[in-house]
Amino acid sequence: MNLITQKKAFKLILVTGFIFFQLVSTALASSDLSGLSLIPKPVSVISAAGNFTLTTKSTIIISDQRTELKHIGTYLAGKLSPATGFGMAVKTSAEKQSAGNIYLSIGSKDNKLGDEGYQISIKGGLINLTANKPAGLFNGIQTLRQLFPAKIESSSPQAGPWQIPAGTIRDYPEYSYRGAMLDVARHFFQVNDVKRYIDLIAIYKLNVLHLHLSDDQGWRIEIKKWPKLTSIGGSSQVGGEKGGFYTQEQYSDIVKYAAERNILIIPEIDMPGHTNACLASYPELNCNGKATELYSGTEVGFTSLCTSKELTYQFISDVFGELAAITPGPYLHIGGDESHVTKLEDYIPFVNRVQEIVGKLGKKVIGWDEIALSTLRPNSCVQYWAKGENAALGVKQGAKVLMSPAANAYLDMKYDSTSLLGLFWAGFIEVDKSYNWDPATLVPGVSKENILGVEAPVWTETITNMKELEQMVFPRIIGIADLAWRSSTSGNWNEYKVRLGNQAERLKTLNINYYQSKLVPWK
Ligand code: TNX
Repeated sequence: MNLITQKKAFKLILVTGFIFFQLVSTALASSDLSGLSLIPKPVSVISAAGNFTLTTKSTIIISDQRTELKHIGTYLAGKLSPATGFGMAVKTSAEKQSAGNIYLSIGSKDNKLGDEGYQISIKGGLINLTANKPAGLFNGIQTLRQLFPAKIESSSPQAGPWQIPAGTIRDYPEYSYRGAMLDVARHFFQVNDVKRYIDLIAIYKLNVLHLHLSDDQGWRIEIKKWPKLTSIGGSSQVGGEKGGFYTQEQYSDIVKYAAERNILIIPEIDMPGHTNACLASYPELNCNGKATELYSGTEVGFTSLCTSKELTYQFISDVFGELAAITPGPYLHIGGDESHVTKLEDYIPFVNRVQEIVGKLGKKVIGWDEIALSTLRPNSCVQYWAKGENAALGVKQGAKVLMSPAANAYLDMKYDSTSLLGLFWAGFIEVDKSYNWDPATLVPGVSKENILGVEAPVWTETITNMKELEQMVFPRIIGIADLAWRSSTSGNWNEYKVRLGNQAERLKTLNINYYQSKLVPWK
C-alpha cells in the first residue's frame, strides 16, 4: 500500500467508525425511555425492553363515554393525525387490549398522582395512560407527544416509524399553579394569537393564563354597563397605533379554548394605578371630573382612580360583576401595583374595599405584592414580583404567595445587552438565570407551604406581535415550566440545558421563533 492508499483507507475507517457510532447512539437513545429529553422532567421514568409503534390501525380507546374523556381522546387524535397521516379513530371498548392502541382511562388507584398526575405504561406493544382526573390525562398526553420523534409536531404527513421505547412513567407536579401572564394592554393581541399562546404553553403543562386586560395604554375587555371603556379606552396602545379589545363573547371563547387545554384564565383589571385608559373614557371617574388624554407612552405609575368617590366603587362592582359572570375560575386579579400617585392612606382602604367587592362576587383576589400593605382577606393571594418584604407581610397575614420574581421570571427582560426587544430594569435574564432559582427559598419569610405556585409574566411595552412575543418567551418559559413542575431539590442547569437543547427540532417544527441562546447546546 502506498502512502495515498493508506491515507484513504485510514479515512474510510474513520468515516465508517463515525457512521457506526452515530447509528449505535441513535439506536441506544431511542431504545431507552429514560434517555429521552422530556420537559418538564417527570418524577420517575423506568425503561423496559420492547417498544410501541403507531400504525395506520392504531386506535385511541377511552375507558368510558364521558364527554371530558371524548374531548381528550379527540385532542390526542388531533395531535397525532396530521404528521402521521393516520386517521386515528377514538373509540370506547371493553374488549381485550391489543398492540398498537393507546388506552386512556380515569380512575388510577394511585393517590399520590393527585388531580394532575398520570402514569404512562408502554408494555406489550401498547400504551396505557391512566390518571385520577381529566387534567392528569391531559398532562400525560403532553408527555406522550414528547415521546414520539419531534416531527410528530408537523402539520403535514411525515415518514415514520412512530416508535416509543417501552417502560413506565409516573409523574405529578410540585406546584398546582403553573402560570404565564400576557399583557394585552400595552400592545393588543388578537384572539388567535392568545389561542396560539395557550397551545404553546400547554405543551409544557402550564395550567394558568393570566390576562392583563387593562393599563394606562388600553382597556381590552367589553363591559356592557360602561361601553366607553372599549370604544374610547380600547382604541389606543403603545406607539400610537390602533388598539383593540375582546367582546365578552370572544373572552368566553378564550376561556373555553383554554379550559379544553387544562388552562385556567385569570383576568386582571389593574387598579387604582395603571388606569389612564378608563380615566380617559369617563371624566366622572376622575377626582376633578375631567377626562385625561389617551396615552401611548411607556411610563408607569402616574394615574389613580379617585379613591374618595363612591362612583369609583360602583364602577369596580360593575366591572368585576360582569367579569365574574364570564370567568368560571376562582380568581379575579385586581392589580394594585405601582400606585405611585395614590397616597398610602387612600391605597389601603381602597384595596380593602375592592377585596370586599370581589369576595361578594364569590371570587378570590390576587394582586401584585403591594396589596399586602392592606388588610388581606384570608383567601387573597399576593403575587410577588418586586418586594420580598411585601410577600413576607402577606404570609404573616395568612395569605398565599404566587412567585413571579422580576429578576428571574419576567419574560420581557432582555436576555443580554444585544437583545433588540425588551426592557432591563430588573437586569438581563439569560436562559440560565430564568431557570436557576427555587421558589421555595428565594424570599425570606416565604416557604413552600406558603406558595400557591409560579407565574412568568410578559409585559408588552416593546413587544408588538407574535413573532416578537415568541422570541422573548421561548425558551425561558420552558424552564419556568420545568421548575414549577419539579421538586425543589431536582433543579440543575447543566442537566436541564441538555434537555432543552434536545427540544430544538420540536420548537422548529412548531414554528416557534425561539431565542437561540449560546448557553444552550441546541441539537
Ligand atoms: C412593572 S410588574 C410593572 C408593569 C410593567 C413592567 C415592565 C408590575 C406589577 N408592574 O407595569 O409593564 O414592570 O417590566
